[in-house]
Amino acid sequence: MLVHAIPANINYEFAADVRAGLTREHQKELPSKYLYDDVGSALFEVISHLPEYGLTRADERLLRRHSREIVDRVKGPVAVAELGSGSGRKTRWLLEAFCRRQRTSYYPVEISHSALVMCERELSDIDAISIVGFEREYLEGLLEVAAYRKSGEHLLVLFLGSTIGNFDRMAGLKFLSGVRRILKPGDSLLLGTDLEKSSSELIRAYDDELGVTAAFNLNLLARINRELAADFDLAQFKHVARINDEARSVEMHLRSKRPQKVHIRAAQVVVEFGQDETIWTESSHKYSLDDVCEMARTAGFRCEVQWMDEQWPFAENLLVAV
Ligand code: AVI
Repeated sequence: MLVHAIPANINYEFAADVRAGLTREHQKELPSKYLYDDVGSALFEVISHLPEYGLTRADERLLRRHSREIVDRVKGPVAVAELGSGSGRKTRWLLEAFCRRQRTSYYPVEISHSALVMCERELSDIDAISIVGFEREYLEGLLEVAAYRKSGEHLLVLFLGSTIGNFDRMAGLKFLSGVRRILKPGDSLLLGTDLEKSSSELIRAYDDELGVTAAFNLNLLARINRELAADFDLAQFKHVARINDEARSVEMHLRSKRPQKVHIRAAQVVVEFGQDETIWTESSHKYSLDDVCEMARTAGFRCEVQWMDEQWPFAENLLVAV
């Protein structure tokens, strides 16, 4: 195993979160946002092409098919803010449709610098677009975007790809309420949500045959090794996808194959694992169409339209701030 030296530029927030999550008394856990370093983001991109994982393609199909209608429903000059833009690939259809109508400002909000750069590169060839990226957490970035908007401009916020599903339900509602507080009545939110499907489909999607999702999950331990000078032996952990019926979610865990001790030097902690003990790394909640409308109403939105994909249960929900 390659033993990593303590890096000169330790990310102290990451170190603190890893220490807190792995020293919890009952279920050990790590925040899913740390799955997305450069390697994790590249692996997620591969996941989105896997035949077992239809979510991203469903999202793209809906945006492509309904972009004209979405644009027709969002009146007047529009500024588009996207929370977690990623590479920006699936937003192209929508932005092209807006820009055919009039000059449009696009504000991607991303914590990943490389994703922002990629997104600006991917979309800058669209005629009549102006792009200003914000390297920020979602709500912090959206607040800045709102301050940028010109008078009379509508704000359309995109939160696509069912990223909301990676929050637990209460946190999802809190997040939508936070978005609503930044918007003015009449502004819109286009929310992508993965819908409920059978347990067998979910297990296939989150534990694919090729092992890409397993690599995506295990990369979190590799990242801790790289960035926090830890000595996780990746061969001694197994990726597990598990259905949580009560939460209506699919969870990813990393299961320790044997009792073992791991040293995480930059977090100044030694963590003991029992045989079969797991680290919970992600939950992906699934929704019904009614769930989404109910959550939207509680957060201060009206559910204007829901478009559903025919091949993979997924919905694009256009919500209007009331
Ligand atoms: C980004 N997010 C919506 C994905 C999901 O399906 O929850 C992340 C993912 N995890 C495993 N596969 C994909």
